[in-house]
Amino acid sequence: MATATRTNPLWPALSAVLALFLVVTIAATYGSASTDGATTVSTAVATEGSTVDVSLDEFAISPDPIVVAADAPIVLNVANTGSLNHDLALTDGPSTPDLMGGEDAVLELEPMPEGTYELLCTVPGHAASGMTATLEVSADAATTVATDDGDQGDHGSPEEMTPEEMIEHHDEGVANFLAGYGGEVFGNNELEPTIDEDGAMVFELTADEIEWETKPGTTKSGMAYNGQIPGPMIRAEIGDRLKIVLTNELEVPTAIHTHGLLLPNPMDGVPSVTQDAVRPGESFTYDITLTNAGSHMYHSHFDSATQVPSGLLGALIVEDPERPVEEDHDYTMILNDGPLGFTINGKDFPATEPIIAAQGETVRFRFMNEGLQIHPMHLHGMHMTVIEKDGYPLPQPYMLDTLNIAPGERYDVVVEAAEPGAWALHCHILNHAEGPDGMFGMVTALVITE
Ligand SMILES: [Cu+2]
Repeated sequence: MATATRTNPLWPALSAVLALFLVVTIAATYGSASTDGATTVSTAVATEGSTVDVSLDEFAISPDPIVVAADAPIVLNVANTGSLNHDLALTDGPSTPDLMGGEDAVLELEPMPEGTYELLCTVPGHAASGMTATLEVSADAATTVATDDGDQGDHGSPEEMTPEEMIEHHDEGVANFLAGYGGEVFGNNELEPTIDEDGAMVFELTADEIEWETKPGTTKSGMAYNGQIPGPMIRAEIGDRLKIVLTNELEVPTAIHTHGLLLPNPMDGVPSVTQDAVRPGESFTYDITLTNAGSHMYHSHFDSATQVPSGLLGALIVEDPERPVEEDHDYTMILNDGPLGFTINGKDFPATEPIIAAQGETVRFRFMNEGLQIHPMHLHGMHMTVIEKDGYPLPQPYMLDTLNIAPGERYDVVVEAAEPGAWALHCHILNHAEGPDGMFGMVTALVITE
């Protein structure tokens, strides 16, 4: 297990500047969609059958099991309390419409005989990520209304808090962020190669299931290379020969695709196409001589809709000696969404890392999206200059403050640290970034010191 301890020597000196951040707010939209498009519950049915409130979230259906009475009508009041689109279907049976985050619908099922049935979300990949639940149809179940506790996911609900409580929760999250709440273990640590007899740089990557702390107190089941999410960063130069040795300690097959590299076909890492899947306990060596520079990635290419969001991903930076990095700071930011939540470098705000630069310095950001959704990253207070896309230098760099990053894309941007302060940097799909009880997920800050 390769893990790393990082502490930030600048924290004490930053506190005054960071206090500014306490006044930074992002307009909250969470909760406003809850009534639009809602289907009114038919109360007439409840007296005879079972009515259960069911919530859909990333990536769970709750409650599980759902217990209802046999031979009586079943009414499921389904609320999508998550951020992605979900539905709820009886396997081989009826389904709700596709629901956006905040929407709800009623799923009515005909009376069913005693037995155990399966409910699932039919959005591709979601059932595999955990969105299944057991429907227990029981002769003993009371034909009364059963409800869960009304918990709207992790993010509270405005009705449950006073205005002062909402502000307290917001303040607490930001204070935790500023205090360096991220804990001890981060991913993205540069991996030291060993050098083979033939001069190749050998990078060892072991894939395994892990429990990963996305923020203190929140640990989720994931998959990782060398025990960290994102996996360790591989950094090399054009002309280097790499041997990436994948050892599979997972309980499922896997493979590694080096996303963005120009390479020989047998090294492309696509099971059934260019190689056999790497079975549990097996190894495979990818032997690649680097010919194109850029901010690339490596990730699983087997059951990838499950394995990549679960954490089998990492940065592969190829430098071009003729185009050296000239910026003062070089920061790789990998976006992901899925079973680990909405994460920046495997962490959920307030456990995300701030990026720190002194006034007048330049910062190169290498944005990479390994998730299933687009993430428009917005930097407050200054512009970003896009200089490379997918490792290719732009003939005409351009300026913006919001950069839409689709899955698989990489953008290199340069920021000039102009005005001191803590400047929010967050995904502008707002329910990836903030709820009623404060910011979460894809939020960090560029902290500019004087
Ligand atoms: Cu987003």
